[in-house]
Amino acid sequence: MKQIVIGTAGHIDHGKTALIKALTGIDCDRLKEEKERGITIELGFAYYRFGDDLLVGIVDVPGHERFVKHMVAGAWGIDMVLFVVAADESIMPQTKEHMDICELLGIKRGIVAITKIDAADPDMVELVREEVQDMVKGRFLEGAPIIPVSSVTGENIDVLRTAIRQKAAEVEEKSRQGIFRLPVDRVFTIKGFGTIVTGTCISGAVRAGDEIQIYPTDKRARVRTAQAYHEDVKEAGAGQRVALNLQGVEKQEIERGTIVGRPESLLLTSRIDASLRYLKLPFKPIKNNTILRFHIATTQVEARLILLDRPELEPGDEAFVQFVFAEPIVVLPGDRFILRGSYAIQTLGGGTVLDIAPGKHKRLIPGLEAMYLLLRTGTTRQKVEYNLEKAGFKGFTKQHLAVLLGAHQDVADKIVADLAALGSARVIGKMVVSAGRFGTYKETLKALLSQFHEKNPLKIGISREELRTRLPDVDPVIFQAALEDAAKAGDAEIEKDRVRLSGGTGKPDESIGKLEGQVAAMLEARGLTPPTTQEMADELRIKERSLRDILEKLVYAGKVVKVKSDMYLAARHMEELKSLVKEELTKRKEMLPADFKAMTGLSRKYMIPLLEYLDEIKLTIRSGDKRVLRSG
Ligand SMILES: Nc1nc2c(ncn2[C@@H]2O[C@H](COP(=O)(O)OP(=O)(O)OP(=O)(O)O)[C@@H](O)[C@H]2O)c(=O)[nH]1
Ligand SMILES: [Mg+2]
Repeated sequence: MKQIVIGTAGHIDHGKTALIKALTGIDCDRLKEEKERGITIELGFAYYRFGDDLLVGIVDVPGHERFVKHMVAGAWGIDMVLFVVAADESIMPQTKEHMDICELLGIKRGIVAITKIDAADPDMVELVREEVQDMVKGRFLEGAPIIPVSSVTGENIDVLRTAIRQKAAEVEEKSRQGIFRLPVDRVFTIKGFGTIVTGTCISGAVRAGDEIQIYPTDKRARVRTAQAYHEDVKEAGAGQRVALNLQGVEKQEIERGTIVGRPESLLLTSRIDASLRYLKLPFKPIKNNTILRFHIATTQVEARLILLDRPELEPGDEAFVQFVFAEPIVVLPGDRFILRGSYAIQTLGGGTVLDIAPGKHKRLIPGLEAMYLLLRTGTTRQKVEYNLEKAGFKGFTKQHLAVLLGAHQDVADKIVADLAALGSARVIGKMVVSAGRFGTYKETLKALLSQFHEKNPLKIGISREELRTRLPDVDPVIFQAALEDAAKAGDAEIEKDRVRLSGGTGKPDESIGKLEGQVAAMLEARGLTPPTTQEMADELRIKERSLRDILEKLVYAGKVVKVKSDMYLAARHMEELKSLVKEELTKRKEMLPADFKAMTGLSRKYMIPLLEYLDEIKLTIRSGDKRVLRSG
């Protein structure tokens, strides 16, 4: 069964609610205050079944000028509009304002109902029809059916129903493939059921049992049951009025304007790029940095307008702009928004969200035009490339990309795979980064390595961690991949936690080679009673720090063993000592320090560190004063 949502629009008291009641039997004015004042305040909801093949959800909006924000919330996401003009009053201020809003929201089709024909003479009805035709000329309702009706006598209500059915056939059902979003327009509790939220589902779908997040907070909850039009459904989704019974969240924690989505499937944003149309109103130009009210779905927020491509915005202008919000909201590219004044409350214009994670832009510079064009008319692939470039070395996750595009994960994944195959993107685990940026990152890595060798000719390499922190901040998997690439390409060598350029500094420095030989010879000559590092440095007339670099190199090369911080032994002597201890302990099972002294003839100064070293490398094990072989 096809399911769509339609919404009413039109001036206060023009008979919107009465018309819905005549069409469906449902009274949308539920509140006591609405009954008493005879006006609509909150959104109302009804539905109508056309046999087995069409189910129409209906959102009834208020016409009062003070409740235009509710009208915007109700009209956002509808598939078509039922535009109401009363025969006794014809076109009034909110007739025009609602018409503008519907157009700015990108609503593509609708039907005009001229209501209250029982209260006006036929000439008047004809006049109203002409005025309506004038108003819609060149706009989305041009050529739409205009049907005179009376909700009191029921005249033409069936004609209107037929027209709705025919128009509905033109509506393309919304895809349930998109990112699930339900902008909340009502929250209430039912005894025994807990918290219920309702809204027009604008994309994707949700099922009973799903975990959801209440954006813009990080609060999570679970869908106990999902309903569409008072019936439990396994899955509720785009194109439906939806009610969700939520488990794990209190009514107080949800406000109108929050968005229900899947956990971590949407991004908070405080800044967007957008295209903005300023209605051709008899108003002054809007200046840069003006504070305005920004309405999107059921959310409204204060926003500072930054005019990127012109000094000020004239009525009738369409421009590339940025908005900075007073608090973060959740939107997707392609979303329509309405802009109203923050002092003189009036609909000023609206437009389309283009980028939900832009940087700050310099105003009034030449490059902006190309950016604007790409964001408006570029292919999804071009937009992926744009976003990758913007993300720089950091890149982003594939999931993040889907949100930036406002596209289903499969769409984002497919484009990423294509770009990777073409060599313009690099996929590393769940991360994606521009191939160009990744290349630059690797070049930087190599440059840092060679700088390091130049500055530290005696060091065998830089520690992996130090190298990572000297590079631009990226996800560790990107660093690791860059390192592996460099190693594979033969540019770098990785040894334990050290990284060095292949071939070290290029041609080995002769004087360094000589020093290494001298240090090795000194240790070789002194057997188990080596000179301290300080003594060696003094003798060679080099800094102790440099000597330590040389020793470290020799340790890596396996020529020297570090016993403790200032005691090193030639590897050969250590091997001999180890065999000696092993042999003795196999014979006599245990060994006191005195025994060790007798074996080696060493003084305590050398003996103690050596014994501790043997424990440390797990050759021996100490119990009390005695030592035994660890292996038994
Ligand atoms: N005679 C006559 N009166 C009507 C007709 N339709 C509505 N009315 C009356 O007009 C008044 C306003 O009707 P509503 O349906 O509440 O108007 P509305 O457009 O929903 O008003 P808001 O929601 O406040 O903008 C009520 O007193 C209705 O009884 C009609 O076809 N004929
Ligand atoms: Mg009403």
